[in-house]
Amino acid sequence: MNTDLKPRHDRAMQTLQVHGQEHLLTFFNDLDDTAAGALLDEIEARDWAHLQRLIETYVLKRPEAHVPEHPEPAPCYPVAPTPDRVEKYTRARALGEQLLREGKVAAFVVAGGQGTRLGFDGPKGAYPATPVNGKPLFQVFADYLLKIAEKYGKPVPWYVMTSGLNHQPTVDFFKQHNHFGLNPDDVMFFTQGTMPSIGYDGRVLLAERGMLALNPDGHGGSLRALHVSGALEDMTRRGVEQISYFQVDNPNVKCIDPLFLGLHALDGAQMSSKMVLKTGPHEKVGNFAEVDGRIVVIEYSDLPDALAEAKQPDGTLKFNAGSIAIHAISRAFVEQLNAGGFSLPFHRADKKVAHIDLSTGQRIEPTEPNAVKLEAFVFDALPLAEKSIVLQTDRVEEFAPIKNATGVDSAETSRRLQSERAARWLEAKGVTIPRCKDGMVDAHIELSHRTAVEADDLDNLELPDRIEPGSERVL
Ligand code: UD2
Repeated sequence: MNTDLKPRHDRAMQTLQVHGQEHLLTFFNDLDDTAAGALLDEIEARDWAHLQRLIETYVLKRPEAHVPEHPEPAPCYPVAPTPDRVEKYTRARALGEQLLREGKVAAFVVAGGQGTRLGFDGPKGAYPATPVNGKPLFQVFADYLLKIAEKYGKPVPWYVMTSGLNHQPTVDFFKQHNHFGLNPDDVMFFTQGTMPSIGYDGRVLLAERGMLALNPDGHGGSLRALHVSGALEDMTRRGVEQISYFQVDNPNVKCIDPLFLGLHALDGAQMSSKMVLKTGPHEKVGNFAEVDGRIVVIEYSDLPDALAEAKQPDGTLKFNAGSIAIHAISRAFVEQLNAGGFSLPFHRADKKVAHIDLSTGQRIEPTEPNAVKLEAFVFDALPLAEKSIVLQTDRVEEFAPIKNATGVDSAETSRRLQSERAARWLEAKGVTIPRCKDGMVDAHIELSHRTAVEADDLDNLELPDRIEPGSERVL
């Protein structure tokens, strides 16, 4: 062992022994100085006492789902205003537009996930998503931001959260595509934090002889990563007040929605959300609820059947508001959380994690789940907000996620929904759309966000009278 590293090794060993993790140094003497130094850096940077508490709570026991005792449905703003709210919606949209003209809004995409379900080799944002040209997801969002900049006369800074797993490929992808026409100074990349992956015996796994097995710490990690990375400071410097948060998997998302941002700002909310009406009681989305005057999201897996199936007097579901992971978050709220040393709860996910066998030093690729990954969820910050609003949105207008290789929420269903939304906007402007017997559009229509981010952007454009059945059309 390098004598310079010996004192550090001994201190690390002492700490690890206290917490039953000394096996992490099993191969220390086989490592070269660089690898040995990097392993010690990693060990020294972790709070092992905290990790031990988490292991006791989430790994050695199966945590009981904590369901609040008397959740009530969350109050929601409807898609279209009721007559008494028309004036408020008008004012809200105007306020949202003003924030954009003043450059006070940033876009924020969380793109650190592994996208395992999709089976795509590369950052998910590089996935070809659009119905005709197969534009990658990142470009779909870039087009949106370019259009917003054109409409409101100010560029929208874009923060892209990656993880150690995909950071460099993501940055490279943007470079290869000239940042899709955006000014590179307005696109900021930063990585989220990590958590060690833990074997069922409570011991942290080694990914390599000198490297802990780490996983991204969940999209909830974004609220700390915004601070640690300097992104919040950058926002302050640019005069950003509101953050428009969305996921990388949804090409129909309104990356920037003046009405949503305006309602959120007008009501003085700190963190707000969009919801869609659930398709059924057990749809696999989080459920908005109100508990002690605060908005919360109860994961579908935690919502007891009795609550999931409960009905209102009019026969509709009592808990009908599904989360689609779109939020407006005030910069001040994220600053306040970080200043106060907040922590979000963790959620346990059982996964197959490749690791080094401690007795042989060989790599094991498990075929069954063997470990726990701990992840934080961003919506767990909602109850920390004193004020939070929920706005209903239309599924086709804003939710076409690409999560799976085939079937539900796949690239194919997403492309159909993208075509459908384009068809609706064109129909609203008098274009004849061919439709199948089931009502779905009988064509592949790609409406670029450079052309329109809402139907009214099509006004004053030269549009075709009709789209031919079975055709492919790009506008
Ligand atoms: C999420 C929500 C679900 C619903 C759905 C809508 C959770 C637990 N569930 O389900 O309620 O709103 O989305 O589409 O959130 N990500 C990171 N870092 C991480 C993990 C994830 O950046 O460590 C990103 C990921 O790149 C993606 C997003 O978060 O953009 C969603 O992640 P997911 O695929 O794990 O969430 P999902 O589809 O299970």
